Amino acid sequence: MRGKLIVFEGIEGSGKTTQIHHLRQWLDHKLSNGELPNYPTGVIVTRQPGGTSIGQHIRQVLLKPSQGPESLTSTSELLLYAADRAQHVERILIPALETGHLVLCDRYTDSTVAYQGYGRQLDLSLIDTLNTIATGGLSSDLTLWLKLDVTAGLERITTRGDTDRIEQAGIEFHRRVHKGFTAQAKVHGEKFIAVDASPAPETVAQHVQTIVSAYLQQWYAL
Ligand code: T5A
Repeated sequence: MRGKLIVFEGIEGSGKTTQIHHLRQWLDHKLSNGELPNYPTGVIVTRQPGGTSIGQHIRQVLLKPSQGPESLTSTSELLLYAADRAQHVERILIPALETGHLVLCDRYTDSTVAYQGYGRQLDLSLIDTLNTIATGGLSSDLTLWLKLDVTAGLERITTRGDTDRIEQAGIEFHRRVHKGFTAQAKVHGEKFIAVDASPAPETVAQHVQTIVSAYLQQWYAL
């Protein structure tokens, strides 16, 4: 049986990494207890950018702070995210799904729409075309949008320490990104679910588990 792709999306500091970690633990626990009899092969956690070894190089170029005449242009940025995705889809996501894994992916195509489309204000139809080329048409089975106020997200990451090139882009950029995710929620409907990311991590994790639980029942006839 083909696996399923669950994507986590959201602004900087919305807690995707934290929630993916919680969800993986919850799924592994259920798996080892035999609570998921028709469960897929296993769980794989991955991310964009940087889910492959080539992607790690691309990620460094994308996130390393750069300024002045040699800085990365918005178009180069868009193409690098597309290249990372093409490599990741073909080398990691498709093989994992074909072997029946449940894949938890930190960011996917909606990030490009939100960051490069709304944030950098690049052409949205060009982004759609690039996303189609990079994914070969592979879309998520479920996208969880960790919805958080922009200032709260930026506060979380500045408290954490060093910030990368995208995180340094300024509040107006991040507000446009948030607007991009809001617009995506309207386009995708029930496969793109907003989760309030402002409560404590354990509370958010419970909400995520409730949603994923309902989908697991539907996918695997539990
Ligand atoms: N990007 C990506 C694009 O521009 N276009 C694209 O197409 C793609 C795919 C990726 C960057 O690339 C951009 C978006 C990004 O800027 P990244 O390092 O992967 O870079 O960046 P993020 O995905 O944003 O990762 P972050 O680590 O910054 O954010 P997370 O994963 O959402 O948050 P997390 O879990 O690491 O938590 C951040 C901090 O908040 C705390 C955590 O302890 C941590 O300190 N926290 C909470 N605090 C209070 N309450 C909660 N509920 C909390 N949850 C977490």
